Amino acid sequence: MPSKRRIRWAVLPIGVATAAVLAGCTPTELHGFLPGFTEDGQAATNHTDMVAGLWVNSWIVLLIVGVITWGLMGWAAIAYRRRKGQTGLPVQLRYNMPIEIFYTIVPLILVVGFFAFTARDQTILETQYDDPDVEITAIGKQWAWDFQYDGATDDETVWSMGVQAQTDARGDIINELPTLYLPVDKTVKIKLTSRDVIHSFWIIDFLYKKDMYIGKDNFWSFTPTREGTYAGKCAELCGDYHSMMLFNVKVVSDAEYEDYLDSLRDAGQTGDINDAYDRLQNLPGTGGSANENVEEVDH
Ligand SMILES: [Cu+2]
Repeated sequence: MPSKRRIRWAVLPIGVATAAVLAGCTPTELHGFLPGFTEDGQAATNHTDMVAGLWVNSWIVLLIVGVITWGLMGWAAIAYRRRKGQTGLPVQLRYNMPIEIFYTIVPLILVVGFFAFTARDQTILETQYDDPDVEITAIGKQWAWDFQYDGATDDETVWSMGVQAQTDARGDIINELPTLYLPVDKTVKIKLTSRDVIHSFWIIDFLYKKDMYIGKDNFWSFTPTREGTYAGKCAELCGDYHSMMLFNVKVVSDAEYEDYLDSLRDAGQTGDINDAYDRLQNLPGTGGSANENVEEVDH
């Protein structure tokens, strides 16, 4: 049989088997048991399907490679085992060019493939909205979060400032966690920044996280697509109470979102908090001050 046709015969059953297995899968299984999907497969943001796809497809490819490799190893170990009466070393084979070329080219294709799909998806994830419906500044601090809704109500900026999680003797959280409100199906752009050390803004069900620095802002653009409450946490070890640096995300209807912003304004939580309360007042490495209100001190 010509080798091309032989390859085709090998690929066909793998494809058929994969399709058959996937056809019988629940949405949870199709999404690789990742968080962020309901049982009927509804995604939390416009990006989670893509992220889950990258994860699951990578696993499928890697498992196919794994099964073939383990199978060949097992076959070689059994077929070429030492038989009764055999002595000395078996025939020593070296420099089988076709095989050497095969196991150089195939991993190369795999690595290039994984890189290409990752780069493609990352480019989509990192593309920022130019004109989002909602602009928010999320500020990490040891060990909680502040959320600033830029120009939210009548062009007035409103904010909420959180405190770190408090626990009782049993370890249950007893205080209200910082909560970020987002309107469903609206384009959201979050500016990520820090007051002190490096934190990482992670909304688990959104399948993405991003570092927060002082002196360099990061951005994250996405559209939340399902109402609900989602857990968030800091994903960058940032000091003693890093594990208490928790928050919630509430994706709500437009009306609820507006009501919430109004409640912040009614509470007098208006204006810009970007760096007014920064604990760290020196921008590292620049000799400059992060806050213009602070007088320069002679050293
Ligand atoms: Cu942190």
